[in-house]
Amino acid sequence: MQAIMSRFLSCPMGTLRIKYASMTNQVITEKSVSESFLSLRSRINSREAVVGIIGMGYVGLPLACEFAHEGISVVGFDVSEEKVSKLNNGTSYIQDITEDTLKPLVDQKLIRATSDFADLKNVDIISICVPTPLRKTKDPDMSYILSAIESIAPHLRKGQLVILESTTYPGTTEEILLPRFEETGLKVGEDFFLAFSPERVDPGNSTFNTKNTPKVIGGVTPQCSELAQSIYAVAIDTLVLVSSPSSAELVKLYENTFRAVNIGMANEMALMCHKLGIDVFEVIDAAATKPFGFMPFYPGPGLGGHCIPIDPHYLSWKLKTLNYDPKFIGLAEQINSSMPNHVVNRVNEALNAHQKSINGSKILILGVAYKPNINDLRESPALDIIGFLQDKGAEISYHDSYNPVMKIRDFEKKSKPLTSSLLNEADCVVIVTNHKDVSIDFIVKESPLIVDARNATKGYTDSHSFRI
Ligand code: SAJ
Repeated sequence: MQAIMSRFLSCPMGTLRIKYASMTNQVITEKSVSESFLSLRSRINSREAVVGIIGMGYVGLPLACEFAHEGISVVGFDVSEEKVSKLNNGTSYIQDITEDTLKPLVDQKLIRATSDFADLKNVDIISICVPTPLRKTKDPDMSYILSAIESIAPHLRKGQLVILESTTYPGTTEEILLPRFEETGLKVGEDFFLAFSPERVDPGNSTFNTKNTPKVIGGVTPQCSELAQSIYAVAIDTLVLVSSPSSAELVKLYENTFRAVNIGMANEMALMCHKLGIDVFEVIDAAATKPFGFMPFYPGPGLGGHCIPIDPHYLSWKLKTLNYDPKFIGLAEQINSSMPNHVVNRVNEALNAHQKSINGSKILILGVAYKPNINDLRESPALDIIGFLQDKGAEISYHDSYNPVMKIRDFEKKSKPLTSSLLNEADCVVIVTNHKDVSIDFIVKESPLIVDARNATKGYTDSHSFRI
């Protein structure tokens, strides 16, 4: 077990914590650095360095604000003219960034946005924060990263640091970015610098944000790591240095594969408990009283979001190219993707218990976002559940204050106001995502029949609520 070493570096905003996640403390001597290294480090230390961020989304914009808060000038690059215009007006389109935060930074000219990527030659650090989705074939869609690379390469110059933050498979930085950038004739570690540092943004999380979430960094060379550490040290409290970009790439995939597999285990516990006639949530809550060696995950309607269902496939794709077929990732995917159908089966059982069928029933869906208290519909299991119920002849309505309108397959639906009559008239109310703005007391009191996919009705023992 390699000891964790901590080295404290004082900085104006208090004590920065730097951890080495391995004993490979990459030592840099003054002899081993180039003029480009020294000039960039000097610009960072003097806060003259300008940070360019490609992709001003839920990762890029909060990162821009953190640097700007520390007096670093930031240029946001985005292909969306609408985003560029909104940003330059100080208008935020990201849930976690308020206008009170953004507008002053724009007014002080600490943040500006542009769609002119030629401007990349004028920044010192380039952070790539673009999406890494999956193709329909579940293979990595690298098109956004490749587009960012091609935007950078023509303008890459001596003294620049490029940091990839987008979640991707191990090897991306050194097998794709590095050769393309060295084709320009520049040498990594001497002329330009390159690192990977995974984004760890959790939209809607009121406790952890870009500044206080530890930042993992893996540079191609020690000089690359040092410079990446120097710029992040300006805005982020804790840095975790690892020995390579591939290690840093894998850290992020392991974090999210860990979640997907454990959520899959919790979901399979729900399927087994249904067969056993045991309350799965009681079992998990009791197991969670073990003060060591256990971490609770909970069954749900399925795996939504743009991270957890996606990231493990980047890992399995890469390993398959190395003739290794990961087992747990595939198993978790099978179980997690079966949960929407399991919810529909529970709805069928609940209606049957009241001599009804799904066909012709009025079914009200509560909560369509992929997790509580956010509006994100990406990969939301609610979409599958609604589709399956419609296919079986149900008349669907929904309530979700975070999603006043949603497109289900080929037609738009509007969120219904949550009234007693709406609940009374439903043959079955399905709690798919339990936003905190919905009163469970009211739901239980006014609904004739409930299927609860979130254990939201925990503690209500009446017989008209079925849990998954
Ligand atoms: N879910 C369950 N059971 C659980 C936990 C989650 O069914 O016990 C479901 C959720 O309802 C959702 C999906 O899994 O549909 C993913 O939920 P999540 O809590 O993992 O939330 P995400 O997708 O927003 O994941 C993000 C990730 N953040 C980053 O990648 C930077 C993840 O690493 C975080 O751990 C997670 O937020 C978090 O903890 O909130």
